[in-house]
Amino acid sequence: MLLSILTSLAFACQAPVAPTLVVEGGDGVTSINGVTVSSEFGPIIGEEKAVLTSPPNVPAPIDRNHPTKLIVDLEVLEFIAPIADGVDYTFWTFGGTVPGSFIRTRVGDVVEFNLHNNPSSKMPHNIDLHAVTGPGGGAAASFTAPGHTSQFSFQVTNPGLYVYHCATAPVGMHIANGMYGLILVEPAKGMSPVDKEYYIMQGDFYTEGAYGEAGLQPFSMKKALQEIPDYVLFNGSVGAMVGDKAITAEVGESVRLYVGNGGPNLVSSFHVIGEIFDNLYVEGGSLVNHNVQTTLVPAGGSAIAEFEVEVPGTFIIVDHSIFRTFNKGALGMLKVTGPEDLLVYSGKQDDRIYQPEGGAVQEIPAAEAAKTPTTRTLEERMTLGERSYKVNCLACHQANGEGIKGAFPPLAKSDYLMADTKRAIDVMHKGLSGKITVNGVEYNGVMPKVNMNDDEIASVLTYIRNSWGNDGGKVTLKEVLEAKAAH
Ligand code: HEC
Ligand SMILES: [Cu+2]
Repeated sequence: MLLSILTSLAFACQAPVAPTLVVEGGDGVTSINGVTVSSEFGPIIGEEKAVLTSPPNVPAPIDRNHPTKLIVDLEVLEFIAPIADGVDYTFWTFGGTVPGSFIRTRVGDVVEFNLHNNPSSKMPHNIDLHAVTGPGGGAAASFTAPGHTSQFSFQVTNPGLYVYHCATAPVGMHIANGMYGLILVEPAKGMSPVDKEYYIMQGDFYTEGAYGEAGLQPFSMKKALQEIPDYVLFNGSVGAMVGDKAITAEVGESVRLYVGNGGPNLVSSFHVIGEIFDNLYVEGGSLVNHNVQTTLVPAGGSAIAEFEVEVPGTFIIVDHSIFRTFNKGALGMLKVTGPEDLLVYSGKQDDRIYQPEGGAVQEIPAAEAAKTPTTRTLEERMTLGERSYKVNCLACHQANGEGIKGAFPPLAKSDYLMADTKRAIDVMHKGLSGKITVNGVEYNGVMPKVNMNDDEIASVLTYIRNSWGNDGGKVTLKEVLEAKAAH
């Protein structure tokens, strides 16, 4: 078969002239260095330049019903860019993004791969594509010094979604710096049509400074060896897929996510909060599972998840190893717009008193209320409020009150919080959703209504209005009760 000829030519012959692949016209005759070869996938007809896309975009589906010679030009670029707000990192990339450009092929295609290493690079790089059958997945054939281009070719023989990555020593460091991406090999019949397709790839990052520590952060080999990342990210930076950059769909549409995990170390428990994967191509292969909540995506592996969106809202995309989501950045958003379907999802219908022990305990809330002093000192409120904050708010707004950029607004020095006490009380009683502006930055998330009594609300608001540089004075129980009565 073609592949074996290619491989033997590429690796057995050390001739100074590289083998050249020639595809002749519409008759599908293919030759390599003048030797005619045939393909078990039918004649290889014509040639095309591959369209490459940056995440979260995916090239259009392939409508060819035959293999072709597909020319891929991928450039390695090294540069400094934000990994989080105020934090810079030196990324090494395939095509200028993390993850690298998405490559879309059809089974049987012969890919002529040109790996360009930009002259400004400091390092040599190469590429190991898991879609390649051959030693190193192309690594040896593609080893490229700065300012050089390597060319090699391979046939994609197995349909599926494959990871590619740099495999230049130290391999772990090249991957940790962002050198990975996905190559899709469509089956002969193509992928089934869907309304929206997106490209999401997870990676773990190791920096000298802790999560969020400002400035240019060098790679930490020590933390990488210990496998304790500071950042776990979708598409290369904190907030790469939230707010304005969220992926979108409309009610009734079908969505397909091409999901990869570059690692270098962690396995992802990939989950979309509030969705169920109708179809899940396990590990990016041909086995299709159905009705899946969370799928494991190994380092150097992938999955294809398909689902229909039935109701509007913001669906949070997470690694369900959940500290990574709320504390290390692995949080994306799918925003769905369109009409509600109250049968599929009602929203909150009622909130009533729950008394598992029956009517006999009915006095307890009243007795508690009586015990609750209507006046507490500022100090008392601060102590109680801090405790409530840690239990009820910290996961989203963070210990330092700074929130998470693009997802959870800051409470520290928040103009929104400080401007209006009654409004802040309403946020506690009713929750908050829709567009708000905090310190000039727009947020459009959902804060659930808090499960706290009015005394606790007075304390937690006192705490947040008097911490992290805020100077707002005491919030009294009376104010909380008045605001509630005004609803
Ligand atoms: C599940 C995550 C989550 C939790 C838990 C949470 N919030 Fe929020 N909070 C949000 C989001 C998201 C918004 C912005 C909502 C929007 O965009 O409309 C918000 C907005 C706010 C705001 C107004 C905006 C600002 O920054 O001033 C205040 C005040 C606030 N939260 C206080 C609290 C307090 C106090 C608690 C704990 C009792 C709490 N939140 C718990 C997610 C959360
Ligand atoms: Cu590299």
